[in-house]
Amino acid sequence: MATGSNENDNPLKVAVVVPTYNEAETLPVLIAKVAEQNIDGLGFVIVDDGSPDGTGDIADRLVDDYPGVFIVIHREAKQGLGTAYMAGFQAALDAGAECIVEMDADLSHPPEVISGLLGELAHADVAVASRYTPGGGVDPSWSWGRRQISYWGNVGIRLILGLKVTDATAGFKGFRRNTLESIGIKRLRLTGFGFQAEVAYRCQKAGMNVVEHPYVFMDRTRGSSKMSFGIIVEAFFHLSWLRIRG
Ligand SMILES: Nc1nc2c(ncn2[C@@H]2O[C@H](COP(=O)(O)OP(=O)(O)O)[C@@H](O)[C@H]2O)c(=O)[nH]1
Ligand SMILES: [Mg+2]
Repeated sequence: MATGSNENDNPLKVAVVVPTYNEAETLPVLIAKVAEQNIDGLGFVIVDDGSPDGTGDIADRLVDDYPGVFIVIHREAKQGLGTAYMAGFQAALDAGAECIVEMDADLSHPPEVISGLLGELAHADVAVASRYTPGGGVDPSWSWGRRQISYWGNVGIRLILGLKVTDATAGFKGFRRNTLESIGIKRLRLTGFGFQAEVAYRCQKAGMNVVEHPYVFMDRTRGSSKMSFGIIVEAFFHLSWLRIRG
């Protein structure tokens, strides 16, 4: 694992952690849009898994352009979103971030929502950007069938884990640093999108104050999804096991 980062005197307050695999087209747009949000002490942690499309090199170039903290973690091969987040969260904590935001690179998570999440963290331990809280939603272009699969899949995961949060697989969240320290990043096990539900479960079990903040999930317009049947199977079996074992 190689790491690139810039030296500067700007103290890091908010670290936005972004895992990337073949996001050459979307990453620069995301960084520019997040940087426009006027967030005090904003920095980035990018975790790239040797993307064949050169996303890692693009991230390295962004290090030179960005005036604040910009850390790039290069891992040799695709190891899944869960382990990417574990590495990214740890780097954000090591760099001294007070708040950590996780989001996808594909612009499905609107950067304008970040300040809303940070506002919630003034009184909450975890702020979940949610599709299913009032005011939230999914891309208007989604078909009825796709909405049903997404909605009922989410309900199923909530039931398996006994989760109170309405958007169980939300991959757009903000945490206070103490939250990540208390749940213990290193104990997390799921590698695919089930990782998001595992984090929600750990936060709930640790008695964290979790609040939801509405947003509308937008489909990616560039690049392609890394979701696979194997990831869904992993989520189902591992989350069931997680609930049984506690
Ligand atoms: N580092 C890393 N990032 C990944 C991996 N799999 C997915 N990602 C990133 O995780 C985010 C969510 O993945 P995406 O393909 O959009 O999943 P979807 O939104 O569920 O279709 C994107 O930023 C991806 O580039 C992986 O194995 N390693
Ligand atoms: Mg996506």
